[in-house]
Formats: sequence, structure tokens, C-alpha cells
Amino acid sequence: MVLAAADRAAVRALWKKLDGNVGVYTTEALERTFAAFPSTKIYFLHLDLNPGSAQVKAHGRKVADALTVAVDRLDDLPRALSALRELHTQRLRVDPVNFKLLGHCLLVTLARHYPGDFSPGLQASLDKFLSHVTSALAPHCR
Ligand code: HNI
Repeated sequence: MVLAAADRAAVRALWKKLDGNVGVYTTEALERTFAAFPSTKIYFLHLDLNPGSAQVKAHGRKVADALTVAVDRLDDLPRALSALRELHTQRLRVDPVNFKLLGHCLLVTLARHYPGDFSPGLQASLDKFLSHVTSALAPHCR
């Protein structure tokens, strides 16, 4: 399944608007995920997970960079994210349900910061984009 042209355009336009601040929002999304779905914290017990943690911020930046790669390579997501798929499935063994939880919190975070942009269309496009990323990272979860 590919992302429709309109979805790609909507996601690219939003990313442009985020203007290098993606890491701020992914960090907030991680903090929301840990707060709302504390079961997700078991994967990160080696990090300081308190709100405002520098380690969560650093991790948020890495997730943001990976999402930006995904936005830049929408035609080629499985290949673009293959090393990360290997990491999350083989080494970290992340249960795929967790991707939905993080994706949900990222949607909520972006909606909170960009309420004027969050039309039903953008919501749907972003949701599809995150589903594609999840499929590339955790092939058994859609
Ligand atoms: Ni995830 C490490 C990207 C979802 C648990 N993760 C990374 C790294 C990137 C990344 C990038 C750093 C790799 C490196 O250092 O080489 N993760 C992503 C993306 C998503 C995602 C783009 C989905 C949008 N990761 C998740 C989820 C979990 C998760 C849902 C579990 C709840 N990730 C981890 C863990 C690490 C990790 C654990 C290692 C962290 C560390 O620093 O030890």
C-alpha cells in the first residue's frame, strides 16, 4: 500500500511547518506516552524517564530524525527504515502495540501545538503516515 499523493503533500507541508522542531514534539510525545501508557516504560528502564529528562530529549531527537528520514523517503520506507526495523524487532523486541501508543501520543501532541492545521484531512494523512512507519518498523502491526 502506498501513501496517496494528497497524504504525502499534507505530511510534507506539516513537516516544513515544524521547521526543525520535530525533536521538541517527539520528546513531548514520548513523555505523554510514558505518562499515559506506563507499560511502555519497561523498554527504557536504563534511561532517566522523569519529565524534562535530558536522556528522553536526546532519544526524542533520534526518533525525530528517523521520522524526518521517513518523510523524505516516503516512496522507499521499508528500505529507509530497515536498520531500525532490525533494531526494534530483533534486538529490542518491542511489542508492536507500542507503536500505536507512541503514534497516538504524537498525533495528540501535534494537534495541541497546531490546532488550526488539524483538519480531518490532516489527521487522516498523518495517521496513514504513522501507520506506514509502523508497518516498516514492525511489519506485523498495522
Ligand atoms: Ni525506538 C531506539 C526510532 C518507536 C523503543 N528508536 C530508537 C532509535 C531510533 C528509534 C532512531 C535510536 C537507534 C540508534 O541509536 O541507533 N522508535 C523509533 C521510531 C519509532 C520508534 C521512528 C516510531 C515512530 N521505539 C519505539 C517504540 C518503542 C521503542 C514504540 C517501545 C515502546 N527505541 C526503543 C528503545 C530504543 C530505541 C528501547 C533504545 C533506546 C536506548 O537509547 O537505549
